[in-house]
Amino acid sequence: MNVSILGIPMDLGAGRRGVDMGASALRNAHLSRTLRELGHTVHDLGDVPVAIPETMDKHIESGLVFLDPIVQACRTTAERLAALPDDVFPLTLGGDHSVSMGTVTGNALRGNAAGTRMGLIWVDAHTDYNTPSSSPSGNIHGMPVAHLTGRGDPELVGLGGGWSLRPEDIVMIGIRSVDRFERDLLREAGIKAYTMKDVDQLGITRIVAETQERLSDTARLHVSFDADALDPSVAPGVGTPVPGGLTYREGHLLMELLSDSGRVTSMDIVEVNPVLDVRNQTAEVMVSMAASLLGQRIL
Ligand code: 5AB
Ligand code: MN
Ligand code: MN
Ligand code: MN
Repeated sequence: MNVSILGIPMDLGAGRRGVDMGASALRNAHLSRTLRELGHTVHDLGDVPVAIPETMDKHIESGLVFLDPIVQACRTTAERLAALPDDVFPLTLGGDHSVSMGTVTGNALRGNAAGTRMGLIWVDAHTDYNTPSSSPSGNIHGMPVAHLTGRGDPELVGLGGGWSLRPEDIVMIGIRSVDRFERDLLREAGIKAYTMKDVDQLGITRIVAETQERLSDTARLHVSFDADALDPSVAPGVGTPVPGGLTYREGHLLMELLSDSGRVTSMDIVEVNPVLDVRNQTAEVMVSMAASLLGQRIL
C-alpha cells in the first residue's frame, strides 16, 4: 500500500500544551521505518502549518478557544488530504483531536469515492460530542464529532462545504468519560458508542463484528485513534487521562480485526503528548497500533 503521512502539530484545541509535539514524537518512534518493513511504500508529506499559541492572544470567540487558527489548520488539512489520489492510505498525526475535523472531512471528500458514505470509527475515552454551548471547557478537541455531524459553530461545520457525516455512520469504542449535556446530545443524535463496560462484557471481537454490520452501507472506513482510549498505564502521555481504558492487547486486537476487514482507508493518531509521556512510550505504542492496522502479523 502507498501510505502518506501528514502531521498537524496543533495544540490549540487542547487545555494543556504539548500535543503539538505529538507528530514529531511518532516520527521519532520510527513510524516510517516500521511501515516500510511491513512492505508499504511510505511518503512523509511533512506538516500542515499551524499557528503558535504564544504569537496570539488567547482569544475566545463565542465560547471557543482559538477558533480562527483551528479553522485555518483544519481547512488546509482537508484540502491536502482531498487532493491525494485514491490508492493512497493517509495516516495523519496530531496534534489534538480537533485536527480530525480536517482529516475526516478531507478523507470523505477524497478521490473517486468523494461524497459517498464513509464510516467513522472513533477510538477514544471521550465522545468528543460537545458543542460550543454544551462544552464545560471551551476546548475544541472535545467537540470535533458534533461539528462533523453538522452541529455547532458555523465555520467549523462549514469545513466540508455542505458535506457532513451521518450520525448512523459513526461507531465509538473505549468510551468512559462523557459530560452531562454532551450525553443528551449524543442520545438525541443516536450515535452508537461502546463504553468500557461494553468492552468488558462483550469483548472486542463481538464489538468489531457488530461495528462491521452497522457500517456495512458505507463505502470505506476511517479510524480516528485518540491515545487516551488506551489505559493510562499503557499510554501515559496524554492530556486528559481516564483510568480503566483499553489494554495493550485490546487495542491491538481492535486494530488487527479492523485490518482483517480490509475496509479501512485512512487513520488518525492524535492526542500523544510527549511533555507528559515517559520516554516516548505513548508514541511507541501508537506506532505499534498503526502497524497492526496496516497489516503487521505475528505469523
Ligand atoms: B479528547 C472534555 N469532555 O470537552 C471537554 O482528548 C474533555 O480529544 C475532552 O477526547 C477531551 O473539555 C478531548 C471534558
Ligand atoms: Mn478525542
Ligand atoms: Mn480523548
Ligand atoms: Mn485528550
